[in-house]
Amino acid sequence: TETARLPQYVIAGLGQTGLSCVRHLQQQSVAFKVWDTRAGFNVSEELAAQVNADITCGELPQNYWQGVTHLVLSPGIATDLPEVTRARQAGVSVIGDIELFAHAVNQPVIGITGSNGKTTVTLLTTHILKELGFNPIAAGNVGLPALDTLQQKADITVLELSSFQLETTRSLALAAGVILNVSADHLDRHHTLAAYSEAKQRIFDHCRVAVVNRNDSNTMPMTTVETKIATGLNPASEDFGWDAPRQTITYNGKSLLALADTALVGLHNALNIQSALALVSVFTEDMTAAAEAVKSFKSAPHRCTKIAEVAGVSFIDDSKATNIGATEAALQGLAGSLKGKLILIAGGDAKGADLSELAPVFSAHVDVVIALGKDGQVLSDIASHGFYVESLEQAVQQAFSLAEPGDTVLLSPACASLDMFDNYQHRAEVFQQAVEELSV
Ligand code: UMA
Ligand code: ADP
Repeated sequence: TETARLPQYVIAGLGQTGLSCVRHLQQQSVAFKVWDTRAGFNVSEELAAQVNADITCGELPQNYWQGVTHLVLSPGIATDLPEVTRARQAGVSVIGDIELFAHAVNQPVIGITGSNGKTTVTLLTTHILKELGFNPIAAGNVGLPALDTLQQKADITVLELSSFQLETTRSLALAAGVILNVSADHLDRHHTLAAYSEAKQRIFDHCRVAVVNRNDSNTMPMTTVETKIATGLNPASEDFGWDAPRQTITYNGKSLLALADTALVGLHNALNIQSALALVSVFTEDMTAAAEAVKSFKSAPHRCTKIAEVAGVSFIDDSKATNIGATEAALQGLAGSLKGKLILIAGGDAKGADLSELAPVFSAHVDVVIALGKDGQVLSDIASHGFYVESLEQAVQQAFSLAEPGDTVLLSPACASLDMFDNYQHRAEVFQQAVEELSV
């Protein structure tokens, strides 16, 4: 009986995901040992007691993989580490927490992946389902490990899936799934865009209904999927379409929802809303009620969220835009739906990125740039109308003094906040506060 208890599973990573796997395997009475790749990782007594299994940090002893059948890899660990390769060569099956979840879940699951918009669509889909009387739960990359939802009373799981999570998943059978978009990201781990895109494609492997953007081949399944629902920013007589003059989402050719009636801004959000509605349409026929529910969605905070209108000037918080790509998306997404001038507040810690790459998108879409922070100077230099200021409060005041009714002030820094703030949430709070002070 001693040999029967030899751990056949290895859980790699002692982050949120690893701990959710620990709890799950404990619950299933599966014997496991734990490996964290960080040599100096501090295992507290409390953590050791919680795990209650053999823990190795850093280098692994000889014969570590002997008798092991499964390696459950956390998303933060690269699948091509030499030790992981060694495990594979020893016949170990390399999986992730979502694979364990796929085997254990017995209710419908919606899956959402993409380079941008995952969290927004995950939370919006969950919100709509709730308003329609379902009892959904949002999980996965959005913050709550998927396995932790198994104990909760929910009737639909809405999973945000990163490419890292999909890479180690093969059995997930989704009721509905979507790849929102694919743009260069995480290439330090996936190496090529093709490999990154391929990881995302796994979402469709056993998916019943695929939601696709008819104008973006990257979002379409390469394998056969039972049903497809199309979205897109073009007029369409079927599924979801876009009436540009009216800035309205259509469903089967009829007006369904005006973007202005929601708290979301930007054409990218019109697409996000279409995707969420398409996913929900797998569970209800009442698209009017579903569209109605979108109106009360408060948006994921700090992601291109309209926070105020002062004297006809709109203020948008996109503090979550901590890299060039996110700011580019916000500018391109907003450009199509704005009437007045666009005044951008940006800058902070560029984390080594070359901010001058923003020059083309600035000249195409931005009227004024107000820059701040450690690496902000270059942003005011590349803008045709650029200013450099010392604080976010000053930036808001300057923006407001240049704005006229109908104009938009966007905080989308393209930088991390850590040179001036605790984190991107703190930066957003200071922005909000400064805007509130304008109205009094
Ligand atoms: N790490 C090691 N060795 C280990 C374990 C972890 O070096 O053995 C490092 C990783 O390189 C990483 C960090 O520790 O820097 C955390 O990794 P993890 O896999 O333990 O992360 P978790 O705490 O389990 O959180 C993960 C997701 N994190 C990552 O994919 C890096 C969380 O997404 C997710 O919310 C959580 O699971 C629950 O599902 C965060 C994220 O940044 C928000 N995701 C990336 C993104 O959105 O761009 C993909
Ligand atoms: P993710 O979870 O994929 O990081 P978020 O919803 O958190 O996505 O948004 C991250 C950033 O991407 C924000 O700056 C947001 O404005 C932008 N964004 C959101 N949806 C889209 C989209 N469909 N296309 C491009 N950019 C988007």
